[in-house]
Amino acid sequence: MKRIFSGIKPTGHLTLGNYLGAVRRWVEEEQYRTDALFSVVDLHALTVHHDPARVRRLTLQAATLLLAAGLDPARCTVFVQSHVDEHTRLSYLLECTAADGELRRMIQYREKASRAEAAGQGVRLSLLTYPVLMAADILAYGADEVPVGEDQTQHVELARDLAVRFNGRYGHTFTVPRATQPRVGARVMDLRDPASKMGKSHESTAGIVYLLDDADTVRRKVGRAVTDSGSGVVYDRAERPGPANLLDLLAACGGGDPRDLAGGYASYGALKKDAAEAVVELLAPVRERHAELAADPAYVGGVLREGAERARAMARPRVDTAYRAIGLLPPA
Ligand code: AQP
Repeated sequence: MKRIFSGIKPTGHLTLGNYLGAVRRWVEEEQYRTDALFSVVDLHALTVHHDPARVRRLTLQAATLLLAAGLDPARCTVFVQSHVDEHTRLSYLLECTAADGELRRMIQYREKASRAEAAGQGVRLSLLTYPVLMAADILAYGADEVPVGEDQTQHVELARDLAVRFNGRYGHTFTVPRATQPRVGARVMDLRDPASKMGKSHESTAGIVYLLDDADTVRRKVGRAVTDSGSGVVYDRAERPGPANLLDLLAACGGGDPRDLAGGYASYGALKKDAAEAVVELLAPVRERHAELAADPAYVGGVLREGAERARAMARPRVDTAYRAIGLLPPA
């Protein structure tokens, strides 16, 4: 059976982008057809300026939301990255395999480093090495596939390169993974700034739909989405990104092809209304289930504890093999 790994960073409240680009597919498809591991990758949240109490809170909230969205611990492994030491153990070996230049070329590093500099926060070394830790997350489990949104494909490419390089130098140790993307929703854009993706750690929250937003908040945010003054509703991502984002959302939530859907609208008002209702309907059951699970943190804690035990047992043999292969003396 195919093995997959994917993760989510507790850098903010989960967004509709996270859901449509990643989580929904984990829930509806991946957990049924693969041997799947899903992790709240909390170490990655430390690569940018952070508040310790908030990261702890968001980690539990993200795990609770993954279960609320429908991940079934009887079918897949759900755990917190920092509970399994194998990730950081392997990351160091991969740092000894990666080159400085290839990390500096990463688009997300360049974007986040300039954001951190602009905010006067300094750039953490871990922001540069973040894709190496992500490679360790994937390679430790021998994952064949990594279901991610479009923004993460460059990092999965790096994981592939590192696996191939390590195997070539030290003997076959790692499966070479590949990124997979959803048919729709691979890149959900910010409603107020459709040139940027909807990102959970963005400062301006007006264009971001969070999974826990109530129905009226969703309606307000979608209702205030940026469109344009062009005539008619057409689907054109390059020239008319605002309306295209709304049509993508409508298609991702309710089905259909965004180009065909465009033909059914004469005005942006009607499009916004339908897109908002489609999002409200999609998120309502997740919000309800989250409220139930949030009232039972002991259950969530138990799922995470068992998940970490399973994950550790899966990762340890491969990481031990990598330690020997690279030239480290095993303890007597
Ligand atoms: N806007 C998006 N559209 C589609 N997919 C998205 N993903 C994130 N944003 C969108 C996918 O969600 C998964 C988890 O993302 P992550 O936690 O690794 O964080 P990220 O990719 O860096 O995205 P965020 O949410 O914008 O976080 P910040 O603001 O901290 O950078 C991934 O599969 C991602 O592709």
